[in-house]
Amino acid sequence: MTIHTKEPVTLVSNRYEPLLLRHPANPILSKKDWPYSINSVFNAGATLLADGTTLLLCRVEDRRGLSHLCAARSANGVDGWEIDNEPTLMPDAKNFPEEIWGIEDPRITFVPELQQYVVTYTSYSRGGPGVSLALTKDFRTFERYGVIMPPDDKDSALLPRRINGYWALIHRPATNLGAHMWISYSPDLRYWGRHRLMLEARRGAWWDANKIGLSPPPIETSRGWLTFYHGVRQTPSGCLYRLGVALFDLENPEKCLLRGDSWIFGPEAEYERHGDVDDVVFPCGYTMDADGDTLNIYYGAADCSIALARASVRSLLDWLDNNGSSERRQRTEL
Ligand code: BMA
Repeated sequence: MTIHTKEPVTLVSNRYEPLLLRHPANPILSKKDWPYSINSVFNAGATLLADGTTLLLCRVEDRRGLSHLCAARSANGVDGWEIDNEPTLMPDAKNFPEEIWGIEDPRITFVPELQQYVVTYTSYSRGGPGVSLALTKDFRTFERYGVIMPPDDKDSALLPRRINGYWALIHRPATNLGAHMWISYSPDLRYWGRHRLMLEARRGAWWDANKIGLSPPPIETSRGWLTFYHGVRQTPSGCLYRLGVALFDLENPEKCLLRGDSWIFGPEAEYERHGDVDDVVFPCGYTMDADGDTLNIYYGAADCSIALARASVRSLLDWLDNNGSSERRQRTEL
């Protein structure tokens, strides 16, 4: 009997289109670029200033292991960085005891209504990591609001406008049942309530099982809030940090419209695979080019350097249409 062998049937194609393209100059910033002695620089918030300058607010870890934030500015967002000669925002444990073990992983949102940048960051307190908020006009002076989400909570960013009259904050509280993305609302950026589960980590063998967190602040598109999140896969040789994408309803951002099944970006380059913490890509910020489509995504690589990848909003939305699950399907598969 002749057996006709066909092409093997695979449920998931092994060909994938790279949605995020690494910049050839990567890593674009590392400790050798720093004007003062540090251990490492990674996980930077990003924004465009009024004159078009790219500003990165970088997490800098000193040689005690504690982190502070330092601003780097560049005309083209790739090179020619001017880095503040000393820390831009230091932990202030005297007035804000929750910052005793450092401040980490900032996300920046420009808020037109306030004409200010809102920076949310992790404050590492004796009780664990919490979320703190500060306002700034120029990244030289800051008005701290203190801790707005108590431990254990991190991976937070503010939406740039009110939703039904309230400010909306995405964050990631963790319990021993898992770490999922939540959204909370506030009339004044100080008092937060109406907490809702926004996106759940999947279970079992999924790449984003048990622990996820918001990456950069969500991007407002005509189709919804385009949102990158990281998934943390626990493996016998450590954690693998990878990036996924989902779309949320514009006026009801706790409603997930589409969620990608596979990750779209993960540690592959040498500087992402090996560092102080191996196998980590961790974006905290992006800027948008004048074409309204090209995203410059800034990410920490292996907790040692800052790298840049570019992506197109249109391609990400097309990919979600073809590879995303609706909320109903997600519920049956979690
Ligand atoms: C997370 C955060 C990030 C860090 C990552 C990998 O929990 O603390 O700042 O990059 O772990 O170490």
